[in-house]
Amino acid sequence: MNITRRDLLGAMPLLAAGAALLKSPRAIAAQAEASNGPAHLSFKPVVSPNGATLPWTIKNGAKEFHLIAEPIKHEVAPGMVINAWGYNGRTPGPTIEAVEGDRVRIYVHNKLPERTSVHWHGIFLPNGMDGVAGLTQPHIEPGETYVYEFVLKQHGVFMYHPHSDEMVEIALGMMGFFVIHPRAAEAVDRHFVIMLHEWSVEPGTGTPNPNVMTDFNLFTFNSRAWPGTDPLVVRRGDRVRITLGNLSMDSHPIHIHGHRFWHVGTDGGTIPPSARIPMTTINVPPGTTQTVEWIADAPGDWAFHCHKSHHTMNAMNHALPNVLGVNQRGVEEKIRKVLPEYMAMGETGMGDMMDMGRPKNTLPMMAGNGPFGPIEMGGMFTVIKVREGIKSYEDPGWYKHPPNTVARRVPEK
Ligand SMILES: [Cu+2]
Repeated sequence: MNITRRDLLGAMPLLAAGAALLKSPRAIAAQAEASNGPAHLSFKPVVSPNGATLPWTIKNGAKEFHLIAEPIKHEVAPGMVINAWGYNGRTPGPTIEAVEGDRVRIYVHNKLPERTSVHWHGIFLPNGMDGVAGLTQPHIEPGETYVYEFVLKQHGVFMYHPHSDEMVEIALGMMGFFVIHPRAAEAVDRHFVIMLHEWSVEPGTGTPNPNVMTDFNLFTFNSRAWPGTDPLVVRRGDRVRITLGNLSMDSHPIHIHGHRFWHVGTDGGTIPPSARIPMTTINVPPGTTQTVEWIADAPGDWAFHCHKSHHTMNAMNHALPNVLGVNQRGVEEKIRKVLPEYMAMGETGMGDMMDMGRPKNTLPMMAGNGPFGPIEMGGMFTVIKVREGIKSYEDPGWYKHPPNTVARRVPEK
């Protein structure tokens, strides 16, 4: 086996992280309880692309947060706004961040038209704080406020979501990340958290249909579809971590270009260094978070997307007949006598269907232009922009390729 510099770079901090595994969560919790106060430890916040972080204050020995469950208007991408449900005006809800050992106190205000609850997915806590309405607490009725309070006994990336009419409330966008940082600082430069989701919004309408079980037509990163997804900007040489969360009905195999990453964690905890494997596609099953990490060592604009090809389409109608290779000329004329604007399409593929006429409030199937033309993608797609020596993580624009490094047309022989 050839071990490259890249392998060594990948393995070293992972070994350091392994030592942290030896600390018992109970010992840490006991220490925090004994200190009778929160851990005032600093941490490097995660980045929630297209999202936000939930502010907190310290009161009576706890970090206090307020989550407001409410109906919202949400822009999926320019040109499409949906009637979603979320927290604090957004979907996914703002990312909650705290440190292992902290005591957290989270107020949940219900401004929805129906009852709800919040479950803290993957987090060790007293049973009565688990948020399963009917089982561990009463439902939070519209207009009511409940408070959850517990000490964080572990670290990793977890989620929050309703455990009351889950099918409807999650389908409409109610979900968020709960990041618990370890007490010791970590050698990570950029940590992005991205919630995967899928929706069914009939073309021309604006309310997601929660009754759909399998045939979704809108696929999102943090509730945004390409070209509405923020790029992930990193400096060359950065140690980058991405956590993907999934509360949708399908698994999503998320693929990176130009690099490979290591699978370093799940919502069950950190993966021991000896068990980590390199991969270019991480499958994210429903009800999990999956964390990958790597050194961004290759400058460029690298695609990052779901590898189920229908999940990188917007407003896709999956019931279309297959007309690939079918000459429709005669048919088109006949149909135009009834429907003057009818256009036969799909005979040679669908790449040119970027932006034809479509109902209001509906995204084109594929959209977004790149430096070389249309990028025939939608849905779960974004670009990882790796740049040399940048001073800020603002969008640096498109990558400028060194001479003679771009595929080119050559004369026909
Ligand atoms: Cu997918």
